[in-house]
Amino acid sequence: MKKLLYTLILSVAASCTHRTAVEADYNVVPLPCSMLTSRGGDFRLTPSTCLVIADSTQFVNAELFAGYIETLTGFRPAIIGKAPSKGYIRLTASNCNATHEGYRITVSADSIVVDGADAAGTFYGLQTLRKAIRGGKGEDVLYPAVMIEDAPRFAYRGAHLDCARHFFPVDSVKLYIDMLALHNINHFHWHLTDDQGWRMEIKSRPRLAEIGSVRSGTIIGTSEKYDSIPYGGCFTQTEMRDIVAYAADRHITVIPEIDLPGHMAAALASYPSLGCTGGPYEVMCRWGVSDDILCAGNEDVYVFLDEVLDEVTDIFPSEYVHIGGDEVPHGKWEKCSACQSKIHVLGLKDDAYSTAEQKLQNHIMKYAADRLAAKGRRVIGWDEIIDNGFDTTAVVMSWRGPQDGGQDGATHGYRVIKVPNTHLYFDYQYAEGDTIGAPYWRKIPLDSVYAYRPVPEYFTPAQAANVIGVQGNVWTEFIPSFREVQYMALPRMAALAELQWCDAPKDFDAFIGRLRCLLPLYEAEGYCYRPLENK
Ligand code: TNX
Repeated sequence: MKKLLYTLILSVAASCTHRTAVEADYNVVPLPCSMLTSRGGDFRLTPSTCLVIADSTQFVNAELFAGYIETLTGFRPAIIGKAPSKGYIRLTASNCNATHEGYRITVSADSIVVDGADAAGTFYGLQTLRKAIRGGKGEDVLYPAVMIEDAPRFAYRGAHLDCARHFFPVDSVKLYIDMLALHNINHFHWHLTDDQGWRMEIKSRPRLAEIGSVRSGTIIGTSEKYDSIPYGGCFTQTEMRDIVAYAADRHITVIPEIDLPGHMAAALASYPSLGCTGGPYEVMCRWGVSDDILCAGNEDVYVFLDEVLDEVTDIFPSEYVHIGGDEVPHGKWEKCSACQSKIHVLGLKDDAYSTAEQKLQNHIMKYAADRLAAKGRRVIGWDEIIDNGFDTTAVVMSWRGPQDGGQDGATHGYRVIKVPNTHLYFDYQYAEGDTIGAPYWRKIPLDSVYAYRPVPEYFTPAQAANVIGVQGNVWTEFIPSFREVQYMALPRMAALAELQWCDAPKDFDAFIGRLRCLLPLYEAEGYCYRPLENK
């Protein structure tokens, strides 16, 4: 009784304290498709507002949203099962008018209802409410009465992180996933293996973690010098499962990449018999591409692929597995008797479109794809797989310029994810004179990300329909720290988010206006980003 009285006095005292309220602004990134201001009063989010969920399917959404609110306002709404008469935000997923991941937000004086087509839709609605907050700690939020209807343009909205060239531990990867969630991105493409490091534990091949995850040193910047400091890192299967679950809570699918048959120096250093010459091989200490690749004429290589891919599918439930296929020098295969006899046995011949070695590459990629298909999985490959003749069951990830693979892929009936290195490579520096990021000749400023057209005007409707998604890549040869990863990704990821989500007309200045309101949220989350003043 005493306790009850005490609580009563406290809440009366709280309601008497004068709290300021700052009006929310729904012009967020990405911009919602439609907003209709409605009559009726505004909704005031206060410390006593609660989140109402009908069942456990919305619990994680509610928990995450309560955390977002707490970070911005300093108070954490309670989560309850039954709505009070007013002052609540209801989370549901019963909106059958919205398409997958779509939502409707209805704001009135008494309540806010966030009704998703599914739990992911509700989550994006909550992200919009989160991003609309303009006030600071200790202030209430005044949400103007509105009806917002929103749904994404692309089903596949991706962001990639290369953890092979530089290793980022679990907590950093989780932070990256948080950044994706803030930008309504639903696929995390995790680049886990490369010439410079193998970063995933494979229990049947323990040397991959023991040997393949450590290089003896790293080239210094753009010099010819090496630091001779051993550099390593590897995710255990438990850690990877933890990351998959963490991402799933945020409606993000993790797509692992096992880049093959090239970019395999770290694997060859671990198991030299998998290469054409038998080694010895080293985990590469410089950037660029190794000439040594998996030997396609060695039957053990196919067993190796079976073992690795079986463990990969065990850890990652994603429908798609990325099997690479980029930048494969065939010089070693041309000189390898085992590869040449495999070419002979398979009856592969040069023709006007591809060489016998390209066809051999296709053979090994197809082998991996079949192994995955037997487990109900599909593959994504870099756009070189088109040149090598892979069939249209694969999704093509088009990286070589805005047209190349992407256009070819879409025009040849492949489904395509666009990630051109001319616009969406966030490892490239923003501008001349930058010191952070890859010092390649091309610079990718924010406006050029925003200007990118994933579906060019000249595409036929059928070709346009083949473009299933858009992605931004963060390769990390020149990005050793996670702070720098954030700096390179933010705010370009915001421009990417609008390409992925909105079908809106392209008004860069209006976008910058919305972005300026997102930056305080980056600050509140402690993200490192490139200030807009730095051109
Ligand atoms: C090309 S994109 C690569 C990567 C590099 C990147 C640097 C692709 C399929 N291959 O191996 O890290 O350029 O920007």
